[in-house]
Amino acid sequence: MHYGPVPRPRPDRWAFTVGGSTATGHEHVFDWSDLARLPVHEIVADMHCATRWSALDQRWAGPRAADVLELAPPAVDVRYVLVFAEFGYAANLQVDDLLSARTLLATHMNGEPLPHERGAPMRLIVPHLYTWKGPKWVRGWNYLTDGSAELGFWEQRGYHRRGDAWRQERYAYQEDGPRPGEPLG
Ligand SMILES: Nc1nc2c(c(=O)[nH]1)N[C@H]1C(S)=C(S)[C@@H](COP(=O)(O)O)O[C@H]1N2
Ligand SMILES: [Mo]
Repeated sequence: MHYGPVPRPRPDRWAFTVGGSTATGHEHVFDWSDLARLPVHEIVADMHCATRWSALDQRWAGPRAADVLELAPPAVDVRYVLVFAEFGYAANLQVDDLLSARTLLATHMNGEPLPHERGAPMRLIVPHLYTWKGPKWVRGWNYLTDGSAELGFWEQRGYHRRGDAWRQERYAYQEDGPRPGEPLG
């Protein structure tokens, strides 16, 4: 379930880019072989779409987002990231959510390579958040300083900044405090 057509990225042009407020101030560009060298982890997790359905006990495998974060760390004051995918889809997450040992850049699902429509070659899986926080066809992330925080596709359309599925954080009106860029009070 997604917005727009299914992209078929060319492997020779594929790159994973970590930019924005990095610790060094430089953008990090990884190609497929760079990420394929990272240890592969497997998790079993439920998927919770905020609007429709849940799918229980899916098996995902791939490198940890935390391992990419270690290779391309954020500047000290960074708390949020905008994770982006092909065709302009993006989701706003907390850096802490990327650091979870269960947050994967999944390349496999239920023992098979990801099908195109499920996000091949790579999608972000954050089991404790609603599934819109996991871009299919993921291509990287940008570290945001609080002052320049950008919202993703669904957060711009009234969905929650954090999106914790266990707390049922679906909509922006459930958030505490102002949104980024909104005047205080
Ligand atoms: N690139 C991209 N990723 C996306 C979406 C999308 O529209 N585009 N939709 C999200 C939403 S709302 C859901 S519920 C899941 C659906 O994942 P599935 O197609 O594997 O069931 O993908 C998420 N990731
Ligand atoms: Mo969804």
